[in-house]
Amino acid sequence: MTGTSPAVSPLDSVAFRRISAVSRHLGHRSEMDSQDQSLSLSKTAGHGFSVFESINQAPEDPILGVTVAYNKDPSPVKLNLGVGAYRTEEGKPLVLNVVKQAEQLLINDGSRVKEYLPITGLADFNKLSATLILGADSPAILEKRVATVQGLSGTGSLRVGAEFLTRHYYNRTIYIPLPTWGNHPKVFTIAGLSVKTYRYYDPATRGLDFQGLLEDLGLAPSGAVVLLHACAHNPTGVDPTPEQWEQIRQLIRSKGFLPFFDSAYQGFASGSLDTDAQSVRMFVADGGELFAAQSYAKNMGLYGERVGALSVVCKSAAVAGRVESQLKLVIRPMYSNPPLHGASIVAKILGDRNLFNEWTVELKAMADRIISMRKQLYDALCSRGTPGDWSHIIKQIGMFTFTGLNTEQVAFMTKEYHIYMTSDGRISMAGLSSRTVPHLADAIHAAVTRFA
Ligand code: PGU
Repeated sequence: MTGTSPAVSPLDSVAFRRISAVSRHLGHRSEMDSQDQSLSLSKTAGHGFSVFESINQAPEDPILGVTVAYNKDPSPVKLNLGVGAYRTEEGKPLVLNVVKQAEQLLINDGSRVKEYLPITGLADFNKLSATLILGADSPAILEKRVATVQGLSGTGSLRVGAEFLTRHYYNRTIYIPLPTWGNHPKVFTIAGLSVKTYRYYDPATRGLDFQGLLEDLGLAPSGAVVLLHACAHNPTGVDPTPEQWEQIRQLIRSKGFLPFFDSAYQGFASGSLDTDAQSVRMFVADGGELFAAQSYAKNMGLYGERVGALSVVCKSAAVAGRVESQLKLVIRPMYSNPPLHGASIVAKILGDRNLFNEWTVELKAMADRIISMRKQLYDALCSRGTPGDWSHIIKQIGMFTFTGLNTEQVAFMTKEYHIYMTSDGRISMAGLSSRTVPHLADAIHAAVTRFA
């Protein structure tokens, strides 16, 4: 090679934009700073100083950090309502009975080996996952125009989808609801998308800001990616009605937006897998394209197994095949291929009529227990005469109640009552039990009366 400057490939420019965005996002020091740093480090090398001496302490994660703080608290009455993880009436984590049965079947099967999965994951799992979210009679599945890959739970599936869009989709802006799950903006920014928000929640009504949503999306440039929570919106617990979904669908299609569904709670909102997938299925029924990221963390209680899927519904089988081939190029350098165990459990349950039926019963029981916690908390606040209207507790759906408590009130409840929750006032209803409701109600009552 002679002295000509190397051509910048499209992928290089994508990588460059991404690195600059990420470093802005993470608040990295300037180049000058790092030169100064390396000079002073070279002087001190060999004298017991780390090359990472000047690294900043990163803050704890706003959601997972709540558990870290909770674990450090020695109080016997402490209560963790931070992370969205199901607990039993006894306050214990739950391994579903069907999951135990499926694991036993896997262990008993002597023919099973631990070979690598293909880059796209377990084929049966992918097929069954697409069917679960899109419906058995989905035209897209029948016409083989869905590309599905196994992902590292919901988060990994979102990330793979976002990386794919950065590389292959012409509009690299994603609109996410305000507010949304705290990790969404980070996942999408680091994948190289530019993140903008659309109004979603109205604190005054503690309900959907439907007008704001329509206005903001109405002003968004055509072709943008739009992130939608398939059901049980996190953190607000507020979902559009079927009629509102239909209006959203019309707007999205008329502006040529690309819908990206995050389905982390299928079955948890209503207790029915089909009802909770209706929003996604409306967008498949119109023949248009979409992305859907699924998680089995909550609905099968497989949190730590990291099982999920990304489905891309395309216009034709030929396009779906090419999309899948490119998804493999995203996955291979990231983690090569996904883990086997969790996906095998899910495939066993989804592929066996009896296990599937048992699962729906266990899922409904979890959803029902959460609904009964809403009622109990609401009644407890009413009986204490706690100032304010608390009816949103029983109106909101899914794992969380967006209480409307402010940061100061949350800090007070943590300090005085050892109740842990995210600072935006979100509480995980799944972490409550009949035994702990009075304690929470006392804390809310005290917080609201003290900081009106
Ligand atoms: N999407 C939404 C809307 C979520 O709420 C969550 C989990 C995910 C995706 C990702 O879940 P996976 O575990 O990767 O499948 N949110 C929970 C769990 C804790 C966390 O923040 O990861 C929560 O408490 O918000």
